[in-house]
Amino acid sequence: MKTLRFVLGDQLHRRIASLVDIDPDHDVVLMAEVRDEATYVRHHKQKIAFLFSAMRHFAAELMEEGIAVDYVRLDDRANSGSFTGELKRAIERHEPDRIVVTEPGEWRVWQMMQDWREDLSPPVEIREDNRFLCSRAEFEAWAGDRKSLLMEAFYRQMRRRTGWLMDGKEPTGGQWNYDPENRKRLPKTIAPPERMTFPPDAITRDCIALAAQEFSGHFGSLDAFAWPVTRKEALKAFRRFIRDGLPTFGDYQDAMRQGSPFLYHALISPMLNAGLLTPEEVCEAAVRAFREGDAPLNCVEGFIRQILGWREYVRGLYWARMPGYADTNALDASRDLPWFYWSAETQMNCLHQCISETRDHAYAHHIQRLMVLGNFALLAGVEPRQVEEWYLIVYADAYDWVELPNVHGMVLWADGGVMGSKPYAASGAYIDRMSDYCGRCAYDVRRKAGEKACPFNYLYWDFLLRNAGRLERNPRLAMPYRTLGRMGDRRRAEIRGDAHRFLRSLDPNPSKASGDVE
Ligand code: FAD
Ligand code: DLZ
Ligand code: SF4
Repeated sequence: MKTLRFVLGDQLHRRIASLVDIDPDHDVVLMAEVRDEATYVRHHKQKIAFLFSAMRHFAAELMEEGIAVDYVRLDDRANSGSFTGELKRAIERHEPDRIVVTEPGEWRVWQMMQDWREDLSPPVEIREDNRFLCSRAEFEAWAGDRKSLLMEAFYRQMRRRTGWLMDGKEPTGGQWNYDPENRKRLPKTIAPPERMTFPPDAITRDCIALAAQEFSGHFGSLDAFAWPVTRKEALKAFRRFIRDGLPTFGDYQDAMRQGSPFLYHALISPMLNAGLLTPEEVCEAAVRAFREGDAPLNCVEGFIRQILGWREYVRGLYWARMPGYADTNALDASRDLPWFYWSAETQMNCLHQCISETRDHAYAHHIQRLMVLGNFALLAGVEPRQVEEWYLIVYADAYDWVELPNVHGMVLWADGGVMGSKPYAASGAYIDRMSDYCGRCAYDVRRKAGEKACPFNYLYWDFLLRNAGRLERNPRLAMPYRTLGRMGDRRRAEIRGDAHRFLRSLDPNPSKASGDVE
């Protein structure tokens, strides 16, 4: 029996479900660089170069093993530009008896696969995605009819199930959560480890040139490309993180420093999400580091929580709530995305720094995404779809399954509280506490009102005032609403006036929407 096995660009693992039973004597692997995938949103150029290079390296590794790979390049003349078109052409070339694929990461592609199953001959087998620790069915069983799907409950169940950092039924160290120890400001004297860089080889250089030429109008710079593009390189970078980053990961997880985009973060999300690393192996390596005394509990628990907890949770939530999840807009946010999200041209230093780093590296760490970039979009009331599209475009690790819950649910609270019990709104004081951005800003973080005041300060109160009807009964927001209640009418009018003046000055530049940066 001849099987055509279609491997997508984020399924680059030798043990991916669609490859586990491959018969090298008869089967063919199909991989295709297609324009539709690079342009359904206008991905950051580094993301395209990273993924094409990783795909080409993976195909070469399969071929070295004696597996036949039919690899369609973006510039192949007959390339139809779509997954469906390439699958149809490959069926004509190879006349297989069946087609095997692994479930995709995105609802959009899942729908395509349903059409393949209905419309194509030979039969199409869609296998369960084995790139995650929790299957879609297991998550749905956990979610059941629960009203609240808070991450903490899911995470504890996953800790019990895996036995990671567990002593029998109890969490190692007696606590599930070490977050209070993990919110330290980064002292000036501490120098975080250097990022491990991977100078582009010939394949990567070709992909960089291709991305520069074919997608020149997309957001982002290719100059600092340094991502691992093979499993071997990804493992090397990850081992360096375990040695140099993990022992301090937890302490400064929430810290930000100007000119240091990576700090103690693992920088593994693009590789994890493309299949070059697995969540089991990275969690097991972290647990081993703890058992061998190489990293403290607060750091290892913090790291495991991100992967076994947040990553699996957002993926489960995505599949449990799609396709309707993206359609809600609980706070009725409708403003256009300010143009500075593409240009980085803003006097707000924190935003300028985070957007510039995003442009240069297709990366920003969690707190920059949540508490600077996301917080501003939340407070300014930017329309969820525009914010979601921006995040899906600009990060090398962005796929709908992970970007959407993080932005729609965690950042914008557009799901009305499915994912988080309250919006993560914060004033400039939070950014000042966790970073050194404010000292070099045109605005004054200590001022509450007027043109020189940090915009986050009045936008925070304006957000609460604007959304009082929806949020003031939320028990977790009782304190700020009490403070707001004590403010006089004059102060409230001043807040509204400052917010109005500032928000009116933002330029959405609609002629350059959706990341057309030419
Ligand atoms: P580390 O800080 O070293 O953390 C280790 C790993 O934990 C990450 O690699 C990631 O796999 C996982 N992780 C941590 N937090 C989350 C989370 N909230 N959701 C899912 N996984 C998590 N992550 C993506 O992979 N793709 C996205 O498109 C994405 N969009 C985000 C958008 C917003 C608004 C926010 C707040 C977070 C988003 N994240 C996304 C989560 C997180 O910011 C990134 O995973 C992380 O910054 C990647 O860098 P790192 O590998 O150095 O992570
Ligand atoms: C993100 C991406 C891009 C830019 N290009 C391709 C591609 O040309 N070929 C491919 O197989 N996959 C690509 N991907 C990843 C897909 O978008 C991803 O597999 C789907 O979104 C399903 O998660
Ligand atoms: Fe950002 Fe406000 Fe600080 Fe400026 S003063 S860096 S705008 S938080």
